[in-house]
Amino acid sequence: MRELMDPLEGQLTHADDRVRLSAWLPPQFGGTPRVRLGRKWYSVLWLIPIGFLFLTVGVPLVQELRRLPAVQHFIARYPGQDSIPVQYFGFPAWLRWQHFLNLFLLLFIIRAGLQILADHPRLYWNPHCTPGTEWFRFQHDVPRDRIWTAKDDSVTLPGWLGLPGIRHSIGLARWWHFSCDLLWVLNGLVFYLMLFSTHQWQRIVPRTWAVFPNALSSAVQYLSLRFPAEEGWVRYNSLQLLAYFATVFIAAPLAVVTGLMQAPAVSNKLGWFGRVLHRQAARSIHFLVLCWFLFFILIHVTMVFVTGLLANLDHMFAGVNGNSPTGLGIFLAALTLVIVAWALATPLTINHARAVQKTGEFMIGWLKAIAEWWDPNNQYSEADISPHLWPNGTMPNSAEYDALARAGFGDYRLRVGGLVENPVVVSQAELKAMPKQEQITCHFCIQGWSGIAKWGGVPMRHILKIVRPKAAARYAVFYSFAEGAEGGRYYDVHTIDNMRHHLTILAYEMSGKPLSVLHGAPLRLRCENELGFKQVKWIAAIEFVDDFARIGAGQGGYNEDHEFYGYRMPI
Ligand SMILES: Nc1nc2c(c(=O)[nH]1)N[C@H]1C(S)=C(S)[C@@H](COP(=O)(O)O)O[C@H]1N2
Ligand SMILES: [Mo]
Repeated sequence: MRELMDPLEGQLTHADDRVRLSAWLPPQFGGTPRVRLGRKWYSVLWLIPIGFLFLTVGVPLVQELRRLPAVQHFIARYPGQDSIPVQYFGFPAWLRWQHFLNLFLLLFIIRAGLQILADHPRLYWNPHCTPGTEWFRFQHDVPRDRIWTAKDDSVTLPGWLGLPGIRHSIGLARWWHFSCDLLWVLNGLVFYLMLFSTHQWQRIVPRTWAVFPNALSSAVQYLSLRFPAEEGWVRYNSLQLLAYFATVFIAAPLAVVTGLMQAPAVSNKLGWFGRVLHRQAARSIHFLVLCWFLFFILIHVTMVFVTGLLANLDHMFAGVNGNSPTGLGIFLAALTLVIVAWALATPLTINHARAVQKTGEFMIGWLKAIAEWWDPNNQYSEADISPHLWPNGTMPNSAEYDALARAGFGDYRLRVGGLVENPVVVSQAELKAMPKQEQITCHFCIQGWSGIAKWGGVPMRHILKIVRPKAAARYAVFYSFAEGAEGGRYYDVHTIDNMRHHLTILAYEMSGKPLSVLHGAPLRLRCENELGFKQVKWIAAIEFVDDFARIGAGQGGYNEDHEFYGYRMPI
């Protein structure tokens, strides 16, 4: 079995099972988060004085308004809540547990989500990610006088905020984000089920149109600092009801959908819908949903504290309609648990990175395996091609590659071997004589940016036809001429099924021109149901194998070994 091993296999490096901060990308801090309005950038810190102004002007204004007979009449007619009868009772144990699980999971989802954002700290409404077209960022202008890769652009977060905080730790953050997402979605589904089988849905679903004037009435009462009557045990006021409804039935599902739509395998299956609600639109909406959640949490927690803390905590943590310290006690115990978990998460992730990767793989690997089955079909038109495709990765830096490049890759030979009936060595001229396929597709980098380009090259199906993989061959290993970020040769492993997809090609052209060195000359992979790091550039050899456990550090690729990514990354 092993006699056909590619010589490059022996040159791969091992990797640590933890993050070594001395070898990791050095810290780099971006700027304060800014939003672009027209051509000017405004710091989000402006929200603090704006909020303060809103309250200092709004409160007295609404207090005066409340003196008007018309407003008093309105509040008398719409006291702030519907009076239709309800059929549920109090806050049952399942609801209280789900409330706690929800808040616990959301904290980690948010921390890991911010970490993911910090890997490409810019948001766009266009599908190209052209520098300068962002609407939100916490990074400076892209330098124009040198090559600036997406990795160069990533920023550090404080360790208590990001998970795990260190720069370019998206591989680890994604395991946290997706694993907690899965549990959160399960918790949410059980919550929906319980809501509708217990009448508790009546708490948070509007049942009459009067909910709108009542919500307005509640808002007026809150702003005038004479709060509406507290009846939380029996029912919420209409403003609360609408806020909970929007969070549970609009924001939460939207978060899931826009999260999934950032995945190549999902977006590339959705046709026109995936092109209109492209990755950057989905990513921007995903972020706005986060903003809603943060706003909701801020107001929700504030209101819990100022509208009768003991009673509110008795409701949600003890399940009794009282004013006792019991709820507070349980809340403090829950809070301690949250704080301990919060404090442990970052050091645990750094010191046991491989365990986090394995756990994540166990939690959501199955979902990725399912998504890998889908043969992607989304293609774009010439007019959609991005003016600029962010470059990424570590450029080749060897005498061997330089010599090849100087000679225009005339001496380049691609080796395809391993567990195949017919190992071959092909020249550039021979590759170009093979059937050629052109495709205009979207590139999805794990870091969050994307871009559309036209690729031309040899379909992998054709290569498979020539080399005829043996029955035992389950994976294709792509070896690069270049090293990875920490040194050691870059490589990546794909399932053989990925090689059969009709948009999987070995590209030697980009936008109708020979592939540039920056983007992977002489040959790079395009496998459109996977993230960018699996699109190996500067390909030196392809080896078919039965297993990748013995290759490199055994995780299925350079970034899988060194940056704790998963080897299946269609999502
Ligand atoms: N050999 C090699 N290939 C690589 C990388 C790398 O570091 N080395 N980076 C990957 C990543 S993370 C991305 S997003 C794409 C970027 O391709 P582009 O520079 O053509 O946009 O290349 C991938 N292929
Ligand atoms: Mo990437």
